[in-house]
Amino acid sequence: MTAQRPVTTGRQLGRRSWAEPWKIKMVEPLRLTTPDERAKALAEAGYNTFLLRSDDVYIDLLTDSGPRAMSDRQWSALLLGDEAYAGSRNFYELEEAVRDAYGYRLVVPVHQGRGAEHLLSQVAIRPGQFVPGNMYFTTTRVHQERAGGTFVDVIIDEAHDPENEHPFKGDVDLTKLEDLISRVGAEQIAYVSLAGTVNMAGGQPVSMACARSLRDLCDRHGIRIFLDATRMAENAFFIQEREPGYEGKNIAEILREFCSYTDGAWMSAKKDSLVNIGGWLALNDQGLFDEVSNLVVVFEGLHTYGGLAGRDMAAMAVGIRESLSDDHIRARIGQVRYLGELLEGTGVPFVRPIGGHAIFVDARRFYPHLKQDEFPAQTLAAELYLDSGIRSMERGIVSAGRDPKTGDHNRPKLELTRLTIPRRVYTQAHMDIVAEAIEAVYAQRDSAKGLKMAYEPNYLRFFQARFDRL
Ligand code: P61
Repeated sequence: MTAQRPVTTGRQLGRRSWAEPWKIKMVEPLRLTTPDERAKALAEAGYNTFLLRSDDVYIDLLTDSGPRAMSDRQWSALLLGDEAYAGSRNFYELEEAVRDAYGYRLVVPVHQGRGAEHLLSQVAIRPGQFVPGNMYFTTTRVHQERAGGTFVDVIIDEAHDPENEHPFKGDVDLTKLEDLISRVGAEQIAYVSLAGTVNMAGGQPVSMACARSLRDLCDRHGIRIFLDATRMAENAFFIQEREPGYEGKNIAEILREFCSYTDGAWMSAKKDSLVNIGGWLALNDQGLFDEVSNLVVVFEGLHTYGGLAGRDMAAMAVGIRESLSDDHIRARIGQVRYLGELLEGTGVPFVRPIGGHAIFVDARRFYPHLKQDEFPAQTLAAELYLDSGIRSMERGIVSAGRDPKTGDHNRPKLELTRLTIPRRVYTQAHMDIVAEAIEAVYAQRDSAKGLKMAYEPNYLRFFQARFDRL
């Protein structure tokens, strides 16, 4: 039999191929494990991929939060870290980068996104108030609840349907928001918590049209909008690609316009901004900022370092600028799409359209014989690790936690296993291996048994819960 000649991806899809806008200067070895080693490691980790040692992982698709390759420019910025306790030069570099890129006036650094979520929730929510948002995020909601707020999901219904192809599944349903306002009164709304892209919906974008009309509505009622800007550069790419009038604008322009419809933002710079640690909270209102800037010294560190080393802020300032390159974003989202395209036609069910940072496999349809209380998405993450040492993350009933009022599980419509692609870390060949592994696990799907929870922590249980096999 004559061997078939391999065909480039570009040719298969009828287009010219494109590649990442960088070359690799330093590498980190990967370790392959045996099936027995993986079975032992996973049992010791209580069938929770968060509890595995990273030395036991082959391809790590747990998260895109932190495990990225920094550029040579970022590494050289680290050496220019000014480690003064107060007034570090790197703080001013960071402040300028945030002002230029996102357009807000006042900036405090924080150690990571949830540091900012904590501060914002403490200063902007009064106990008993409501916080409407475009789908919950785990850490965001826990800080809102701890501040006495109640999160209300006002995302469009399409976001809860993994098969719906709506181009902006992150959009807010303004009717749902208006209903909430007329039910509880505008003064009982702390702020609108807007995120782009929407992580738990599958990395789905928010349209500019939505941001604009949300601003109008909130202005009419005197309600503030705060933006989770963690993956907003990626959100800007989708606006450029899909929204009429934006195809000729670059990522940087789109990002600034979007932010201009909001009153402030918080950031986990471990995602878009290409650093291993860091974040910020930025506002335009001086009074609110003064409160934040005072509170940061209690929880994070002085307002010019916020729990970070000077070098971390230096790398973040460079990363913010790199994150706005159109070529970078196209390659980053292109790699996520490549993995999705490899799964097309295999029968493996996953969230459509393909989002910005991950492929979200639909565990409900992957394992239709498992009940949601048998943790299908957690089971899939476990089975994928056992098959090939690939680490993914549950984003379903375990992540959704319990209703603080009733104590029962929250039962989200979406029961997903997230294959998250870190930025600038893995190659196309790694994606090929991931696709083959998922297919292999899919072929064995009928024999999967499900899990039961053996240990459940009080907060953000998915990080530390332990399971037994059924
Ligand atoms: C992630 F399993 N995300 O996606 P911090 N907002 C948004 C995030 O995606 C986010 C934060 C705020 C992570 C890390 C993580 O349930 C989990 O810098 C849209 O992580 O504090 C973080 O930023 C918080 C994984 C967080 C989780 C919570 O992998």
